[in-house]
Amino acid sequence: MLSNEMEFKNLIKLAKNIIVITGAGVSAESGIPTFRGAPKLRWRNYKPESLANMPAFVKSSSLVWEFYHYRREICLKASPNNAHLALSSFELRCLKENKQCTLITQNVDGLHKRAGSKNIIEIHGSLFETKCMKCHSIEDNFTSPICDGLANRGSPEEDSKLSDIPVEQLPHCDKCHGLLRPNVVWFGESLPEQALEDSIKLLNKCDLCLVVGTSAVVEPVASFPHQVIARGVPVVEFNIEKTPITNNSRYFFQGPSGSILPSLLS
Ligand code: BV8
Ligand code: ZN
Repeated sequence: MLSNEMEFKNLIKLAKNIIVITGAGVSAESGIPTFRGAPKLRWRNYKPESLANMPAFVKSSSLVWEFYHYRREICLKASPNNAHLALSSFELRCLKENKQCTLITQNVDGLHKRAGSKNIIEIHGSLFETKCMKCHSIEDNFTSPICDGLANRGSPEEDSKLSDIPVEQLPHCDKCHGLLRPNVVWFGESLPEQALEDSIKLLNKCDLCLVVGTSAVVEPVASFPHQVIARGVPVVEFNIEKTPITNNSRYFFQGPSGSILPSLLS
């Protein structure tokens, strides 16, 4: 076994409070397109960032709901891959060894939960929760399609018909009949207060931070590993390519997370 792997395994043995930060790369091998890596999420001729924001939703809730409906359906059909499964068994192992292990994920695809991870902070929300624009109630929602108006809609082809679903045929709240939105954090929106507060507490307490499959460019999560490094605590990165945190990481294990995580975390 390479010395880096041996030393990494030793770090795990000594650690008591471990944080794992994941991004879209963890779900790439489940067939979920990433935001910036390859295969990149391309939907019609839009960049995700141009749809994942409130002004776009106000301008055309039909178009934005078609985009989210498309992604919900892809994620519902996808299954957790070996990276998700390795992380959920790692959490169990930490529990047995009396270690704290918390998963802070930027992913909204729900695959960590489906893989059995329990101690999760879904810091960018979830495709499978809705939030009411009127009464703000947040509900789980795995219904496919989420409403009749979106049935067979959301195709990613550029020439698909103009998004003209009447707003009354978009998802509405059972309680107050307000228009629903996906309960994800859009660009320009602040992160859920509790999730951010809990994450910062954990960042200040952890003695080891693993970073898996993130381009580490989206703030404020992109700064999380730097905050850990600033405390002199080791950050270990798993990615198929280098990122802005690679140079300051204690170890960088290069490769698809689905193939390198299982052996490194076992
Ligand atoms: C905020 C939910 C302010 C939605 C997401 C300029 C203009 C406008 C905004 C900004 C700006 N500069 C900074 C900002 C702020 C902005 C930001 O950081 N923008 C970036 C793009 C520059 N941030 C925000 O807007 C945040 N809010 O700042 O609010 C504020 C502050 C105070 C008070 C009020 C307001 C909100 C950010 C959250 C946005 N929501 N998602 C949705 O999904 O639809 S972010 C989106 O990007 C996803 O959540 C995704 O997870 C996240 C991060 O991307 P990654 O997960 O890293 O994925 P990516 O594709 O980038 O990378 C994949 C990686 O995996 C690559 O490294 C690749 O190499 C690797 N990989 C690929 N395959 C594999 C692999 N690794 C291992 N194995 C493999 N097989
Ligand atoms: Zn409501």
